[in-house]
Amino acid sequence: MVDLKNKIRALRSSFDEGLAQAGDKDSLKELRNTYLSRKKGRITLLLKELKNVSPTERPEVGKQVNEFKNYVAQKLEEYSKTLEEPRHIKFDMDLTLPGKRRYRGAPHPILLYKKRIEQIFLLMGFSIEDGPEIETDYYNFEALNFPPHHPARDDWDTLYLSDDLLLRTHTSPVQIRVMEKKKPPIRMINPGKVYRRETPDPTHIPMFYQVEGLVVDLGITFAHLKGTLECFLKALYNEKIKIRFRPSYFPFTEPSAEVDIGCTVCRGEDRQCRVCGGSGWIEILGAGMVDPQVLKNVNIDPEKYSGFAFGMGIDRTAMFSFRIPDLRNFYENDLRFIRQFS
Ligand code: 2NM
Repeated sequence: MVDLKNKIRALRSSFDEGLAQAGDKDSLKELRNTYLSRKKGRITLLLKELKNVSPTERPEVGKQVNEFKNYVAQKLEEYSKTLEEPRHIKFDMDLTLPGKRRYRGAPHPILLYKKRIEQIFLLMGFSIEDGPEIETDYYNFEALNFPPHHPARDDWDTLYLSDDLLLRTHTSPVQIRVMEKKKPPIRMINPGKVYRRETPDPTHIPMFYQVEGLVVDLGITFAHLKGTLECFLKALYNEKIKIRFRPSYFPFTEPSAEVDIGCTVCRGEDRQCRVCGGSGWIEILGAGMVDPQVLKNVNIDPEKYSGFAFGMGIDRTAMFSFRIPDLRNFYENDLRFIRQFS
């Protein structure tokens, strides 16, 4: 009886195999004959063997043989139906339509550029600091040594929220806040948004990004300022970039300088260059040694400590790097523009 059960199992797997390989009606018919033919079909022979099984076990084995027979008949039937169905697969859709693309965000070019600047300063051991965009007159002007009637303090240049509150016009107040809390050594940059009362044109917008830096420690000199900015500008542009320092004036630094780089677009060879105006130089940074009065304002002894600071417009700089002719492109939210930089 065990013998017969094993036979059924073996036959079933060879039938399954045969069915899997049957590709057309002829081979299906052959399969049917092999198993179900009235005279020599494998199942017919199996039924004949039943008489050798003891009467007590015969009903159970008989049932298994019958089940197998039904199984074979049913499978053959199912499979012959699938063979009758048309061969081409019907789709309920137009395969010539373009696919549905999922929307993927792209980082804004200004943020990409800001990250690049941050990376360079992080490698030089600077920390990244942040502060409020709504400031008081004290942090935005007074502590930074702007005299009471400085034109920047005028309603005409600064966006005031009330008599005392305003939208910061530079990120320098963050440096005052950090110097109030931390004692030297300080080595920081503070990138962020700043606001000025401007009528938008290709090179002016009322909100833009700035990054400023500050170093305060024992024995800091103008040589540190020059070396640091040279290193930064070479990392941001390239090793061969030309750099020039010009004397300048800022209320919070003394002495002060403006830093130019050789024009990356015309390399000083186009008298009509739209980017450098034909001068061959692009003004890129303002910098200087922190005025002793600013250090006094945050209780750092200027007899003991000295420092340098610098500031640069991110939008403006990104404009030169990516050769974008109009600052307003950055804020028009045109995805065709933004996606070019991801
Ligand atoms: C600039 C140019 C030069 C500056 C100075 C200071 C502080 F707080 F130390 F006084 N913060 N930022 C500075 C100096 C900013 O931006 C064009």
